[in-house]
Amino acid sequence: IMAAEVKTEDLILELFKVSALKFGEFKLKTGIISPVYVDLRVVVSYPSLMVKISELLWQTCDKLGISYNCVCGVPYTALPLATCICASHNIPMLIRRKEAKDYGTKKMLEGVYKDGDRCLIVEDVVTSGSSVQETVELLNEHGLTVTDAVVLLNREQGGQSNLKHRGVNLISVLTLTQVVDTLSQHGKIEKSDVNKVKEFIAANDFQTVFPDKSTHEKIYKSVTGIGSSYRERGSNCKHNLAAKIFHIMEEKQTNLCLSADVESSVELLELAETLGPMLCAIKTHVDILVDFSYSVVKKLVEISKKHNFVIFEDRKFADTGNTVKLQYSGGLYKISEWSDLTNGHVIGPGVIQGLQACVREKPDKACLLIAGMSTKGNLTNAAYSDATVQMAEDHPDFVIGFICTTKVSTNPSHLHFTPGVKLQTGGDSLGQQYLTPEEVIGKRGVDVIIVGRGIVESENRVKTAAAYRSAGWQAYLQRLHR
Ligand code: 5BU
Repeated sequence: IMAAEVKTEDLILELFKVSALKFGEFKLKTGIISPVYVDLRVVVSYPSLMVKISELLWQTCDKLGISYNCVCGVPYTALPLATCICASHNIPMLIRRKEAKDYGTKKMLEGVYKDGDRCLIVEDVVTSGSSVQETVELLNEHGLTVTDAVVLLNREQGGQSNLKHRGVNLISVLTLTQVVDTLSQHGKIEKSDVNKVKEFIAANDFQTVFPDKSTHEKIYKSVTGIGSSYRERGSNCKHNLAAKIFHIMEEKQTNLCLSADVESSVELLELAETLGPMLCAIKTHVDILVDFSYSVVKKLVEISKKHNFVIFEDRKFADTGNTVKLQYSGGLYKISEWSDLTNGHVIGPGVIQGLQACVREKPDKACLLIAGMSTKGNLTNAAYSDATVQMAEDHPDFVIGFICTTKVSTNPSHLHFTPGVKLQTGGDSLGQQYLTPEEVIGKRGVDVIIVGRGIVESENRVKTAAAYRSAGWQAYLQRLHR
């Protein structure tokens, strides 16, 4: 097939014909319902289509005039596409293994390469860009340079921008918008399908919010270098609980806080018992429990002592000082009795005063302020988060840090706890947005990762928690030694 013969319009129609593009209601891995399903795995059954796609991928990046030493497909769907490109243009290929390394010497990258070789990444579909990113990381670890990735279909859900922030230029042959517009012009799908897809794209943008460059650099400087280890910060900070948390992190080598969002007390205690050794904190939403009783939290306290972690009730107080005082110490839950740490939305400083009034005699209790939320469209902008930091500075004997998605304070005694963390970026159907441990600890300079469903909904909670603990700790070590 000659390069010039391949037209994107024909390709879209052909993909539709072989059901690589489907319209309706599809449940994605993340649980989100999508009005379109793209499955390019079928392409291998249509060799001429496969060659056409490969040609288009190649033409699209060849235009840039960059030469590559090798090409690597993101497993698995893009592997045959990369193979076709390499075979017809005489370029060496690399194969990335996808399966986890289960014994020491197993190679994760097959092929011949040398340090500094420039590798082009080939992918079939990009949503948030996380699979391309994983491939970039693996290639970088092997000394290869990656500046470009070419994708057949860009779902326009943040992938391009996420990759750009990592220094990778994403070149796409087709965009999802272009696909639905073309199919509708040819009467293949209804206008309503087009609208549904466009609305879906707008509502499911996984673009991660990056702080602007100068803020990022300023904050970054304050977390790197001498004096920035958990150990040093812990020994210099004045609050008992903050010192204890820093100490636990260093001693147990973990910056993982489990968000134990389960409804059954038995399950909560089981999580605490089995995962406790890997955690610096357990975060509870005690009002989710269907069978709360005071004996449950008493047992939780015992387990927390046994495994040396702190209990953080994520109550998010937000009312007048007097009301939060009653809510924190009284009612059914008596949170201030058993929880080491809680938090508040400081829509007014009365929240801090009210909470603090309950624990005047208990110097080991403390509170985090919500400086930034992980959810889409939240109102915690820079001015809000700056004001929060000021309130923390004003109450050093009770406020020890923040809930945030990036480091907000340069005070080394302040702890930064970040929710919305998963090993895979993405989101849920209710506005949660996930970042990776490497991103939040390594790049955004926070201290503790809060992980809920990433662990709780996994098949093997112990194994998964170990993976999060390791990812968080590695990111911390890399940050320290950079
Ligand atoms: P997840 O299952 O990892 O998405 O759980 C995250 C937890 O962190 C959950 O308990 C939330 O209530 C909590 N959270 C959050 O996700 N985002 C925020 O901005 C704040 C709390 Br504040």
